[in-house]
Amino acid sequence: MPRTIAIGDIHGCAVALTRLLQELAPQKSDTIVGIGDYVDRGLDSNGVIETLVDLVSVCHLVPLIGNHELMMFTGLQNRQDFEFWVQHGGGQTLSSYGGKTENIPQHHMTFLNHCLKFYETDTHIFLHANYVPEIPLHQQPDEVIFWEHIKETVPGPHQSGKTVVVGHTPQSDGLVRNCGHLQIIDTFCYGDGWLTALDVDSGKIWQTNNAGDFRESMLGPPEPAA
Ligand SMILES: [Mn+2]
Repeated sequence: MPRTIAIGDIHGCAVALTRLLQELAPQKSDTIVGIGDYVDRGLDSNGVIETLVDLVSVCHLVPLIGNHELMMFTGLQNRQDFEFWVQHGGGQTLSSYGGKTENIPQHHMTFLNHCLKFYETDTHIFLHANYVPEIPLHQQPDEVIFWEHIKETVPGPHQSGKTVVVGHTPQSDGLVRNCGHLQIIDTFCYGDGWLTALDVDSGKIWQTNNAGDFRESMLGPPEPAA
C-alpha cells in the first residue's frame, strides 16, 4: 500500500532526519510531504537540504514552503531582510555553509525554489502554519498559511471537509496535537523535542531526536472541542 507521510518542522536537525528516514524506509510509491521549515535554528541546515534533495529520487517528495524558507529567500535578496533572517535562526543556517552565502550550492536553491505553498489529497490538506476555515485552499492568505500560530483557539474544520495537517506551532510536550479536523506535527525537534513523521491514513507516528533516539506510537483520539 502506498503511504502518505507528513514530516514536521526539521529546522536543521540533520541527525534526527537521517534517523527518521532510516525508520521510514521510503519506497518509490510513497508520498512524503515536508511541512516546511527545513532550515534555521538547528545545527545543520546544509545537511538537511542535501538529504531532502537525495530523497527526491527515492520516493514522491512534496516539499512545502515554511516561513523560514521565506525569510531565507528574502534575506538572500537584500541587506535589511538579511539581518532579520540571521536573527531568527538564519545565523545557524549560514554557519552550516561555512558562514558564507556564496557557499550555498545552486542545487539547494533550486530545491528550495521548487517548494509548494500547499498540497492536497482526496482526504487531506497540507500547509505550513494555519488556515481560514471559510476560504478555499487556493485563496488562503499568505500571512495565515505561512506565519500564524495556533494557540488555544483552534480554527474550525476547513470548508472542504478535508483533514488539515500543519507544523509551525511547536508542541513542547513532543506530542502530535490531534484536534480531529486538524493535526499539528511540529514537535519541537530543534528545542530538545522530537522530529515527527505521521502516516495520515493509518495514524502511525515515528519520532526521532538529535540524540538519535527513536520511538513510535499511534495518533491519539481527538481532543474535545473547546
Ligand atoms: Mn514555521
